[in-house]
Amino acid sequence: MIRRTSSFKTISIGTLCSFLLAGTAWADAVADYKEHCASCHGEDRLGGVGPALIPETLKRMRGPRVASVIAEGRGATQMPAFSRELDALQIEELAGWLKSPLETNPVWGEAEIMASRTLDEDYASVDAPIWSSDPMNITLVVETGDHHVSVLDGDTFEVLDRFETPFAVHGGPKFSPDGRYVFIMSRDGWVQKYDIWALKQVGRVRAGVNSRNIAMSGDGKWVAIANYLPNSLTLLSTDDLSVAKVIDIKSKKGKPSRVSAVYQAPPRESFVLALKDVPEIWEVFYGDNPPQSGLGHDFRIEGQFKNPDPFPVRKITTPDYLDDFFFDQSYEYVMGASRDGKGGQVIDLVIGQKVADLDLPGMPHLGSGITWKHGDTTVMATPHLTDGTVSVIDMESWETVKRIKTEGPGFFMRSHENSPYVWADVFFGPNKDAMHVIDKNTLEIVKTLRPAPGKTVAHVEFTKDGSHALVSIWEDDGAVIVYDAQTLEEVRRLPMRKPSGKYNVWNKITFSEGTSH
Ligand code: DHE
Repeated sequence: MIRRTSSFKTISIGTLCSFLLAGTAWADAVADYKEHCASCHGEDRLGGVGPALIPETLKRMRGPRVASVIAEGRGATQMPAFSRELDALQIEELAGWLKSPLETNPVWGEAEIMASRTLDEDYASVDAPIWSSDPMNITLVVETGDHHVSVLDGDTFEVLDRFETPFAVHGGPKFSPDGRYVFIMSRDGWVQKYDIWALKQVGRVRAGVNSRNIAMSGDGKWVAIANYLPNSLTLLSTDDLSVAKVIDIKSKKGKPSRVSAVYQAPPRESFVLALKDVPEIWEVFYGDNPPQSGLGHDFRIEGQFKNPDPFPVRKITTPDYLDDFFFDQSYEYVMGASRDGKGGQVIDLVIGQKVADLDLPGMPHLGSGITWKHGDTTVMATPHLTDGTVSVIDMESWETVKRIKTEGPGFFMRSHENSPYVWADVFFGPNKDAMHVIDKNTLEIVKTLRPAPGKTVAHVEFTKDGSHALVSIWEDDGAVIVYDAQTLEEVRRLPMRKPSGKYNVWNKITFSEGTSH
């Protein structure tokens, strides 16, 4: 018989482990889930008012342990504390079950996606912005502390609106090419469309069960969502969030794969997909003239001839698994980081083949890479996730030009065409409160800012003209600090709830070389 302890704090780890290892725990956990959790998180654990409670989602949630959240609730959400209803053992049991995988991959096709779609009845389109700021200098701040986005005027730094997002937004929101609408994605696959001119949400749809990021087509007609669960890419109409197509991801040999990320390649009129489980890169074309066959031995377009397909797929075999990408400004070359964190490769998308190896140890975070002119060449810089280095690579020879030593592993980098500096954070380790400023010419660190000692200081975005740099104090009682980008002096401090990414309309829609795309 299972003995339940009366206090959450008194259970011993040993008792707990032997209990869980005995393998008898799930029956009670399932019953407790049905009674206490299913009404908000769904009978199938796939989410409802609350987020999905599956390992793919839970692993990515920062903050307290799952058991503590069940016992004590989660601040700034509707999640209540259950320590009165459930004892310590029940809570650990339940947390353990929630971290176990679903028995089968959920079905989430066109019908399920369309059934989830809501278009706001109180939304009315406007002919012009209802505010008088420069529409091209709007900056959005994602505040993950309480799942909101602040809409900032980039000249006055006044907050024009603060709206609620789906739970746990990840990756950069994507703007329509005219900068009017923004599409925001959560890890649970919700896509939110928001009208910046009207300061109103337009609608929401759940495009996947567990999703990675989104990309906007160059013509602004489609938004693509990369999914882990199910193994699919969802293409939505940006107009009304309806499903244009759901593409099942299966390799040339028929092996299913998760999609690590989807990127836009506007000059190629395609989306480029990084795949998690197979050594292939995919291109999904949306333009009127997708390339025909014969561009290389590895080139293949499915469906195009037998059954005309508005989104033909090209599958390129790669010598290694590549799931973090960086593109050159022409989008012909894609740099991919190898899974083992020891190097990388350059794939030429035109010929569909590897053309160079990259000397990139230390798990580079290519997705955060940026480029700038350096002498008579263009260089690309990327932080490393596992060591205190920023690598600088020549984009013609693909050689590493310099390894800049930093105070710890970093996550994000930014610059601007009008700035002489690159800003690189130290996201992990004891120096997470440091922000390095690197001279683009000398490739030396010229200043290390520490605006909030002991707190995580991360992610930078510039204003449209590059005159100011916005830096996050990545804490629940955090702030966005506005710096003069030339003098490196602090100008303003705007209180924010765990501000993560910041996204300037102009820098994003013009594909500024100083920002990730
Ligand atoms: Fe991210 C962007 C993948 C963990 C915050 N992250 C991206 C992108 C990818 C990616 C592929 C580019 C997509 C885009 O913007 O369209 N992230 C991953 C991971 O694989 C990783 C390491 C593990 C995971 O949890 O999935 C990871 N990311 C994190 C975090 O832990 C961060 C710091 C906090 C969080 O919100 O989960 C985080 N990722 C971000 C942010 C961006 C991002 C803020 C957008 C950066 C930008 O400036 O564009």
